[in-house]
Amino acid sequence: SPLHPLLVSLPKCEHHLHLEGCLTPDLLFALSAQNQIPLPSPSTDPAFASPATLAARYTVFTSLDDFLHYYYIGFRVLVTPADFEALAWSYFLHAHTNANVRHAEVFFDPQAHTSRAIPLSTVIAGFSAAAARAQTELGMSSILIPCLLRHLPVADSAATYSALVAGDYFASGVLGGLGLCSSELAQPPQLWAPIFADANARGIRRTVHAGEEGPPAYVAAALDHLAAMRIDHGVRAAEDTELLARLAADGVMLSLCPVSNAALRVTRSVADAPVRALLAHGVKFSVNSDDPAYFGAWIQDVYCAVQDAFALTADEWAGIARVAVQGSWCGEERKGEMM
Ligand code: ES4
Ligand code: ZN
Repeated sequence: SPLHPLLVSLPKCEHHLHLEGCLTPDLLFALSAQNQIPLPSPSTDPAFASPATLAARYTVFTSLDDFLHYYYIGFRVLVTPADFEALAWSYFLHAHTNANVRHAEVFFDPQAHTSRAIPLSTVIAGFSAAAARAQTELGMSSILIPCLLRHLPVADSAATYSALVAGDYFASGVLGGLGLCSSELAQPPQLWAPIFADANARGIRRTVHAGEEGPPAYVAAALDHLAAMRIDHGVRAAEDTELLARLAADGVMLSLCPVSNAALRVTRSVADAPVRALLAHGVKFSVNSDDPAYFGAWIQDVYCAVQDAFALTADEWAGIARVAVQGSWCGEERKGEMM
């Protein structure tokens, strides 16, 4: 599309990016060697023969759970604060340099580190050092959001949430919100209601992965029972017209990840993303990359893929960019700088 250069340079806010989803096969193999952490043997899974074979395996994911299997193997090689800082810095630098991302709200999964005996303080020290450097060196603002993991028992989420509160990470502003992610179908949102009610009472912002593989009712449940202020993915909300009307009336933004959805077979292709339905119903959304190192597409690639599928006008893109700024969790002053 002739709009691609404009889309690449368009000032962006990213709201749905997992920092651990920025671990490329090259960095995975390098950290495995450096930290002497073995990867699965190629005799058990031939994908682990080399970075190239692993990247090839990433192109044929069959489902969210097929992806999550590889995603959580990747975590094993992250050990020191410097590893976490290098991973996050690689994202911030890439997003600044290649996509003109001005503001990023980024997820990470504390439980998948603490379960390997990596302290919360190690993870957060590394990620927050990279965020500080992105602000100083790139003028890029960011918000760090820990996600609780749905595939683990709720009690495990509760323990991790309590440790984050006790560590003063939210009140001090080091962490700027609370998320919920991982496999969705067997775990309805309401199970996390007590934790999210406590977060709400403390003034901690809340966002929830819902309506990715789960039904529209899970999106409604995230609003009703978790007081979610944003919905991550939410693609399947498009199946329910009443829900679309509610999202529009309440101004709830969806953080769409159309390339991720196609890669994980949530949709058949990027063209199945509910872009037209959301625009027609006045539902706010932003366009995001999710796990760029695993889906082979960084945010500028996702913007271009959406353009190839929907042929939006420059005015429609300007509207999408404005909604992304307005839906961000930065201060009004920062929003003003980005408008
Ligand atoms: C995720 Cl694509 C996706 N869905 C749910 N949880 C996730 N964690 C990282 N990527
Ligand atoms: Zn996600």
